[in-house]
Amino acid sequence: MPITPTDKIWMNGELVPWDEARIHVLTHTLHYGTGVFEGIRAYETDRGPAVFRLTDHIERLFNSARIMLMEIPYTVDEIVQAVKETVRSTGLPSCYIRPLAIYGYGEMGLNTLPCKVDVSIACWPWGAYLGDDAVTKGVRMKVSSWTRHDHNTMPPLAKTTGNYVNSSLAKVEALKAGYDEAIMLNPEGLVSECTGENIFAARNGILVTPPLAAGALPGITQDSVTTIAHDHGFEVSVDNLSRSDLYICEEMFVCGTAAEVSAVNSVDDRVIPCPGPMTEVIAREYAHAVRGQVDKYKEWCEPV
Ligand code: PPE
Repeated sequence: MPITPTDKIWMNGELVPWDEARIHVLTHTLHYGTGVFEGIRAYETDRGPAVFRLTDHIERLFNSARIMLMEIPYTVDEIVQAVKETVRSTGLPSCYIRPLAIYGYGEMGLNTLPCKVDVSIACWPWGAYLGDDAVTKGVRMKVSSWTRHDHNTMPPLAKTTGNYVNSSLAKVEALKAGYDEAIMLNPEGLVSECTGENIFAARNGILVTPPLAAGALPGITQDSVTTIAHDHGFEVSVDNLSRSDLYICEEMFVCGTAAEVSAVNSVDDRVIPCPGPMTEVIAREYAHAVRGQVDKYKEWCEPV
């Protein structure tokens, strides 16, 4: 998806013009995939642009850094304020936000401990991630031939840049085969997540989503959707799913910051009723919640 430039990017404490946000080719993370990042969205609300669950995202960024033994030279609150400043500087009512902490220029070799840490925050307008029809018509999924990370190979709880090599391989494989998105199974063969979304599938009327132990990222949308589901009287269970559970599920959706709530219409060509009744309610309520239109979820929207 092409990027539409905005005015400024926050780099190590200051807003610099978009075209000047550059790094050296010998930047450590560029070679070894050791950076950590976040994906966040700001939406237009009646209190102006507001960032959805901003503090939760920045806390996850710091957790990713902890797993990598990376010292981010700012506090959570400083990065929260920097995100707000960056969004304000664009003047956009809504946008996608990409905070990134990398090991910078100055050291080579695999030891990250002596490397300096550079932090940047960019935002740009980003539309529907899995296509405009994702909510109504649903997306076609394919179980990937690529296995999701094991906890002792690439820690899946850390949102590292390197983890997305696996996601990109799976995404391109699915697209080339004519599907919209890939479902990743973990080394035990159980459903983990998609290349950039968490998964919910209904079994006996209960929405089941795989546990973190299955190798999924602790999704903030997954958490929001769980709250919304409970508030609508839908039961949610964190449990393992096999690929056959998906083939015979009653309804299914995937969710993430970029993809929001996207209904699934088939998995490996096994047709799934779409959009399912719970999916429809949850997708609609999520779309309202992120825009600050639901009183009980208003604290999720952090005005800039
Ligand atoms: N799993 C993965 C692997 C993942 O990348 C994401 C977000 C999620 C689950 C859902 O997490 P959350 O956004 O907190 O609900 N994927 C981000 C990156 C997409 C990209 O192409 O880059 C996103 O949705 O922003």
